Amino acid sequence: MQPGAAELVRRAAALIFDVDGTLAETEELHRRAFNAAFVHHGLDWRWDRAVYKDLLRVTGGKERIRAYHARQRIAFPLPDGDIAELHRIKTAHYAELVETGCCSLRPGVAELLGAAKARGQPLAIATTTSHGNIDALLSRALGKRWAADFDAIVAGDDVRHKKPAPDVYLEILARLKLEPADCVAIEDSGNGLIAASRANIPVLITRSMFFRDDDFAEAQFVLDDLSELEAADKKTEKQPHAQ
Ligand code: XBP
Ligand code: MG
Repeated sequence: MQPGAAELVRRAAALIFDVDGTLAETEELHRRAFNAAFVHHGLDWRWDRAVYKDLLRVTGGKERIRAYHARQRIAFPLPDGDIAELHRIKTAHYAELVETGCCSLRPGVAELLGAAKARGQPLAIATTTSHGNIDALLSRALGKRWAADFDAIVAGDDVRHKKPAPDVYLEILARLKLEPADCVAIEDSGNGLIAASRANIPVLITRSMFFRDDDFAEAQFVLDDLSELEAADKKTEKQPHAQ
């Protein structure tokens, strides 16, 4: 593990978490929920993992459906109202999938949230997905009162432009009244990295299933998962004079 990541995280004025791919490996559930919505709507669209990986370049579920529709050679009309309805069905399927309990938090996430809370470090969420989806995931993983532990939560539809635009991060900074350089964003995707970097926030990447090949050259640190932070802390405790 690269030296310094644990210290950067420990000293941050706030930790700002992305959700999908960072707190949990949710994108596979999103993919299945999109496909279930297409079946429900009588569409013969099916997104396999390769297609979905490519479509993930487009952030936001409604935007992703619109982008896929635009790629069809023979395109039937798909007004915004139909996209909204498709996305509503997708969101309901996603909540059902999350409710089965098959999507636990990624390694080290619960430990980091607990450690941050214990040292009084502010926590925030900056995500493209919706408040309903965050609540479905985190109620299940952290209990119904999970939101009380977060000082600011900004979702994709709360701002004008989704990631890779910096809007969700700028809104978090405004709500927390903190300087970007003092915070740390924890992300998993190239688009998330660009969004936080455009807001001048240092970024720690944890590699996830769909985005592990993205370009993370701009990130301060790239880890496989957050359990590496805890391991580094334990090592420092054992070697108190280690730099
Ligand atoms: C996550 C996304 C989201 C989800 C689907 O990006 O792009 O669009 O795939 O969410 P990030 P909705 O992790 O960078 O925030 O269908 O609810 O839009
Ligand atoms: Mg993500």
